Amino acid sequence: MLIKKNVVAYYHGGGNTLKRLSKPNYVFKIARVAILMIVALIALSTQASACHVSIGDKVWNDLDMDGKQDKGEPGIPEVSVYLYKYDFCKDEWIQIQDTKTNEDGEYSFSASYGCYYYVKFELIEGYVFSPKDNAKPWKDSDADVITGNTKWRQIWCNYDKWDAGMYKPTPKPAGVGNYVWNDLNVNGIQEDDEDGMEGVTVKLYTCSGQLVDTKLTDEDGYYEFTDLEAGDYYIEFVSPSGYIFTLADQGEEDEDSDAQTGGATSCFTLNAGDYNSLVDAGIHSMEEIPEFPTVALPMVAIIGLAFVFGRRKE
Ligand SMILES: [Ca+2]
Ligand SMILES: [Ca+2]
Ligand SMILES: [Ca+2]
Ligand SMILES: [Ca+2]
Repeated sequence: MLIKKNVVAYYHGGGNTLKRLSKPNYVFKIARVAILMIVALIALSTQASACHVSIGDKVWNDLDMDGKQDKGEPGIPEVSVYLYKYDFCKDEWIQIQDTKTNEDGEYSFSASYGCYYYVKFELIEGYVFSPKDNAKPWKDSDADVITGNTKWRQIWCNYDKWDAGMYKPTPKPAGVGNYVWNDLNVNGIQEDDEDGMEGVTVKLYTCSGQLVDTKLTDEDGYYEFTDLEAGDYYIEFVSPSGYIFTLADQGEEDEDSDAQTGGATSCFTLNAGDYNSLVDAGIHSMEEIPEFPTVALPMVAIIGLAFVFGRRKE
């Protein structure tokens, strides 16, 4: 028997080659192959990590609207974020990935080492972007307040400083007033000897006809509606019994009457934060209307006398 102790013999293929390997040789070769495989795997993974970098980091609710990530300001989930890469062949920016922020407001993209990128954040409804570049790069907002885009940059390593602050702006209330007066001389103009009318009902409507609120004028004839949303409105004044509305739109806007014959004004627009203090109504007692005989009789008398004197001169 040629095979000694510690020697393993076997065939390769169907030929006649008979290889003899000592046991230490066999173990060594297996170990060497294993080591080479491990080295190759390490090299491959190192190469892969060298070619790919990550881009992030966060969208947050900037409660104090200062553009800085403060304690107690939570991340905003489900915000759409888009990654743009510069394509040198096409000579343009291409949107290559999109994602949404997680429950902590965080997002992450995988990008290629050494390429040029920027990120676009999409506003959620009712929110606006915080002022950008208002703190250190890891605490600030990088989204342009109009476009939501960050500046572009060449990415050489993991970059986690592209953030976006958003907040829900506090609506600025609007308001409207102002005055109902007794237009004694019925000329449609507010004058010093004409007083305000107390207790006149004033109704505020949207221009679509929805009643918003009702007020009464105070002891000096003033009224106002405040804490209004921006929008289009009109006012309806209700003339007290025995009174009617005076001439509308006479003179300057701050001294005229805006109530038309039925008591309603034209539609006007209130922008956020506006206060319109020019919506007034003049009313007068129906007794102040000159009756036809009180006007006509003196006129007839004057014309008659003129006629008589004219004839005598002839
Ligand atoms: Ca803040
Ligand atoms: Ca930042
Ligand atoms: Ca007057
Ligand atoms: Ca007016």
